[in-house]
Amino acid sequence: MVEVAKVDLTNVKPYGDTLNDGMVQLGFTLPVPAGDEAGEAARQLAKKMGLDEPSVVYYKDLGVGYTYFVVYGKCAHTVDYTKIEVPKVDVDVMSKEGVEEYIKDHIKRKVVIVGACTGTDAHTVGIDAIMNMKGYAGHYGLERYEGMEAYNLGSQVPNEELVAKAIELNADAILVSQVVTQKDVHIPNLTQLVELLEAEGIRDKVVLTCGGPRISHELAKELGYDAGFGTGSFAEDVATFVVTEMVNRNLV
Ligand code: B12
Repeated sequence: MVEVAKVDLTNVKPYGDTLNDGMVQLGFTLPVPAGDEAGEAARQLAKKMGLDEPSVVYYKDLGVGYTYFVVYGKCAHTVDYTKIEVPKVDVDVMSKEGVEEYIKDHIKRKVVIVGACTGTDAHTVGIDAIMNMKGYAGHYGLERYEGMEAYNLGSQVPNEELVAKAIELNADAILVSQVVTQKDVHIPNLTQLVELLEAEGIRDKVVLTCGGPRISHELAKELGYDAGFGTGSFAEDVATFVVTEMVNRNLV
């Protein structure tokens, strides 16, 4: 029988070939032409990042005085996994059928949901994955839920337009997608939506959620949202949250 090495969860480090060898792979671009000097620059940089024995295992001339590198090295650091705490949406996720039943039993009317990818952000795939009829990765989107009326406004939607639509439809929940986070553009944009909802006096009357690959529940809460959903979220995650939150807050 093969003996499996016991992992020390108080000192976790990357695994390459053998437990605790610390091997990691980095990919990055430097604004210098390809060549020996570029490779040495990448190696020195990886060393400064804290990697032991860094080696450039691949590079590619990007053609305009830039070079892309893949560097291997050994990470000396560890983390104590037993001390890690991540704020999460605190709800037992129901299946689509479970959500439909919950709506029938506890809300007894259609739940109205308005969603959009807002501001200058043109990425539609995330909000579509959550809302579209056909869904994503085998998980049907909210448009497929019988107990819901879901309105997907698309991308590059100004906050003012989203708020106006939410008021027009008397929405129970607002879903915001933010994918571009360069220069933290999502922060003022997400904040402005909360301010607009407060100015209209409807912030407390809606369940407000946001999502995207770099959105955490913690960030969402900090910005005044009820919940945040990151990579790997499905329609039933947010559907469960919205319907239970409506009941908990007596918004039915
Ligand atoms: C496809 C794509 C595009 C397409 C978008 C087409 C479209 N119709 O959406 C095009 C080519 C137009 C594009 C343009 C740009 N893109 Co782009 N794009 C991507 C790419 C390759 C995939 C994104 C995607 O579709 N993911 C799949 C979906 C399903 O995943 P998701 O969005 O994370 O959504 C999931 C969760 O996050 C969550 N979720 C998302 N939203 C919500 C909302 C709610 C309410 C909930 C509950 C959950 C939820 O649920 C989803 C399902 O699990 C990514 C790189 C990558 N591999 O991720 C870059 C990427 C997002 N783009 C990027 C950039 C920079 C741009 C541009 C600015 C480039 C440029 N300089 O012009 C422009 C943006 C212009 C603009 N005004 O927004 C960067 C963003 C970097 C950053 N940190 O901000 C990325 C990461 C690429 C990179 N590595 O640099 N892009």
